[in-house]
Amino acid sequence: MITHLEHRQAAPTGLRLSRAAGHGRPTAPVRIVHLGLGNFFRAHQAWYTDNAPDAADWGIAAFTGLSRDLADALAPQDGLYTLVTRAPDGERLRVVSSVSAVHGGDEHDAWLGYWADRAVAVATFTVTEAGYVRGPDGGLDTSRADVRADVAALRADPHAPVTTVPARVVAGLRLRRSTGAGPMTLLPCDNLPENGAALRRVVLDLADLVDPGLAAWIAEHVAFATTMVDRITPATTAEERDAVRAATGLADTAPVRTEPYSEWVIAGTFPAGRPAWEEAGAQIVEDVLPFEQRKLWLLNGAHSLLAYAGGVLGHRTVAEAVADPWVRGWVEAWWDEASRHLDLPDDDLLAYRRALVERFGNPRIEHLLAQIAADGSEKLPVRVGPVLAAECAAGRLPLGASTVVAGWALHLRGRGAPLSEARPDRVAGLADGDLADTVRAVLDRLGPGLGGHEPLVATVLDGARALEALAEA
Ligand code: CS2
Repeated sequence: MITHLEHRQAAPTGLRLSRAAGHGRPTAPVRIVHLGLGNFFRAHQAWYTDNAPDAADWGIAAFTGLSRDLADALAPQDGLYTLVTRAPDGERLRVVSSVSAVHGGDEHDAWLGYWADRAVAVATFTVTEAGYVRGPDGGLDTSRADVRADVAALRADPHAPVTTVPARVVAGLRLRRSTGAGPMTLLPCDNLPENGAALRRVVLDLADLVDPGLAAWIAEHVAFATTMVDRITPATTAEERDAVRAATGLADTAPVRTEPYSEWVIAGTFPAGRPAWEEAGAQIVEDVLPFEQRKLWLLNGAHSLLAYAGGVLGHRTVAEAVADPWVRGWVEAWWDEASRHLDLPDDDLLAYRRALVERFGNPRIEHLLAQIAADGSEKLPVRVGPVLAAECAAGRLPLGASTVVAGWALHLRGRGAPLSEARPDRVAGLADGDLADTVRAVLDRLGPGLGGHEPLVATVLDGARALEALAEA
């Protein structure tokens, strides 16, 4: 195996990573605030920022979401961490230096402080699909107790601690307005179609409820950029920590493992500036939509298929599932179905599919299906719903899409990976009744009227029975 160290490391001492010891670059001034300090952010946005030619001017202050564990792990190593890029035939290790400050999500005063700072020009987010607390129509879900509590808290006190993402943003922007810190850009980096517009909508909805003049100020001074983000990044394991220590001699409690491939496509304006991300490989475009659909449907849709159908068949990782000829056949069928609705040249789509086969098959990534299976109620409506509806509208019964739905229905009924949902209320009742009831209910979640489409229901039921039979074979 080829192990390549991109930066010269200290002698093997078991010392903790630290800037004082000469690891990484000196701390850059904070000009970006990030919410959702996790592995994906560290393998993607933080890495692009670290690779930008003006990295020395663009430090990131990163806040965790629900648990402050990663902030506590990274603080003693000055925000530095090792990015381990694993190709099938070897790996590269580098220390990423762009995270200048780490905070727990509970450090609300620190959060507000950055928003009031004119030097801060961009806020980025990796808060998962569920973090946008959207209702069924895409607007702010005001039926949620946490949203209501945040609105009441901000009405009473602009500095009150809040928990939901839109409320944290509104609190920050309200302070920014009052301190005259000027315009900035919000850049959501989650797998949601039109994620800039999605964030804008929930932020403006919440602002309106808190302080009517604020929504107009935000509309005028705050840019919401849209992005497509891509890099497969599994959770960190204890073996990764040991491997990093063995290779570098340095103790890093929070390394990140990722794949060589990465893509970042951005559309939007940056009135207060941004790092030269395009010189680090990001693409700046007018319209993200074709890239977004290609990635959400071909990559993420296939991931969900692997997670649910592969999980029912007893597979544990993406690489294992995609090596199963049955599963691979469904993935190819799904790609054919989705490709019919993508406005991109055939050659591009074929090249993208070929790259996905390689990426999914990377044995050194160990991407757990259970990680992907989480939060299906948020993911499937955007990854699979539009293609399923379009195929049915064209009079076809798509095998690949039906197999994802069959796998999800079985998953909700206890097969495959354990059920994990950020919004358990969203799946409550879906597993009640018999399998056909579940299939109708989940189809209704994916497109209006699909649960009443009898030929489709029968196709999904056939798919579910085939999965059960294969699992028992
Ligand atoms: C995955 C994504 O967990 C999931 O749902 O499909 O996290 C996927 O790995 C990334 O979007 C890849 O860029």
